[in-house]
Amino acid sequence: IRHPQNLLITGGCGFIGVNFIHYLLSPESGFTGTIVNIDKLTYAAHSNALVELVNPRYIFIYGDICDSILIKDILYKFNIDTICHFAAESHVDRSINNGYPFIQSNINGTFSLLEIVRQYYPSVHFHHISTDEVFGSLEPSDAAFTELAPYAPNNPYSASKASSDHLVRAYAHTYNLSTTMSHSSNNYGLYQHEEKLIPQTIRRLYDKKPIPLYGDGSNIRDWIHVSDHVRAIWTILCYGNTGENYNIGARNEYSNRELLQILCKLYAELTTPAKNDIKSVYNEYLNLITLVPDRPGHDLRYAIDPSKIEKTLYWYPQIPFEAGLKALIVHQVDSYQK
Ligand code: NAD
Ligand code: TDX
Repeated sequence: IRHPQNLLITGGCGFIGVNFIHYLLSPESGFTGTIVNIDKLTYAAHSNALVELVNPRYIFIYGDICDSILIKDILYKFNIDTICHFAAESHVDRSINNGYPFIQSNINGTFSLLEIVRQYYPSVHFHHISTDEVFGSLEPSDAAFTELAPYAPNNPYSASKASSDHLVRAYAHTYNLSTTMSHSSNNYGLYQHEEKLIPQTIRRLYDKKPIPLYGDGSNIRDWIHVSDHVRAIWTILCYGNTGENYNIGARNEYSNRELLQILCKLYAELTTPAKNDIKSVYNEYLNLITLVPDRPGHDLRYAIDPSKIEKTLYWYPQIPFEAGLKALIVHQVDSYQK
């Protein structure tokens, strides 16, 4: 059992990082220590959500994980005992257009952090946040990815994440560092950037604009609510076995077409005052779904088998998919109306 007290979070202004920090500062987590969040505030960051957060247990530092002098100073000054590493470029389509920032932040950034830990703070625990995408694409009949799934990244983003995973593994093995790693399926929830499928679709339903669906819409993703994911990360940080990997998922597989249909249905139900009109409004929304050219190299299916974390750490997902989507729609629509 670990008791993180002085935690360095990288990329804590991103979608999952913001949710993680909110969770840690809530009574539910039981965390009593201090958080230092380093983020370089890329386009994906939610500066408002956290830069203005005033809490004596929370410190924000504007900076790049590749800046080793800064990271070394932070580890020293705040007596950091644990690093939880979220910072990354995260959007597959952007990585296809320009891989450079992905190599820089995801590979060089992770390398730089590991080097500082190895050279100066070898007792610091390092948790690496990764993705199911590193395992490549499944056929519909294949079993879901376990922790033993072979690496087969198919796009520049997932290749950069796989590369960072390998560095973490190699540093743990060669230098005997204390590390854990988690691979999560697709997240959804508050604070996700609108370039990603679910928040983009809600925005387009609100604006009544075409909703792009790549290819024939048959690609399958496995969805987990971000609050289930961050609870899993905290469980691993506290109770996960050093040197082990954990897959995190909630067994919610849908084709992109099915998902857009569910979103249209929920959106119609939640925003149509007269019950009798829901069906026709739903049909109007379905008509917004527009097939567009496929993402190059588009992975057909991801699916995570979370049995290990369920059986060994007693973490279970709690948020049913439609309930999570409904809450998100309500919140996102509220935020547009403010
Ligand atoms: P995000 O793009 O929303 O946020 C990333 C954050 O990292 C941003 O605030 C950005 O400013 C920061 N950042 C990027 N490069 C940096 C650098 N060099 N130095 C300092 N800060 C930097 O991403 P997210 O969706 O919150 O993902 C977080 C992590 O979780 C990533 O490692 C991602 O690969 C992983 N992940 C995401 C998902 C998902 O569905 N979103 C699923 C599995 C794993
Ligand atoms: O407009 C769109 N239309 C569409 O059909 C967009 C933006 C996406 N899609 C498809 C592509 C994917 O099959 O929807 C699916 C989800 O796309 P994204 O939201 O871009 O996510 P994905 O590529 O699956 O990657 C996400 O999950 C794994 C995160 O962005 C990654 O950071 C994470 O590692």
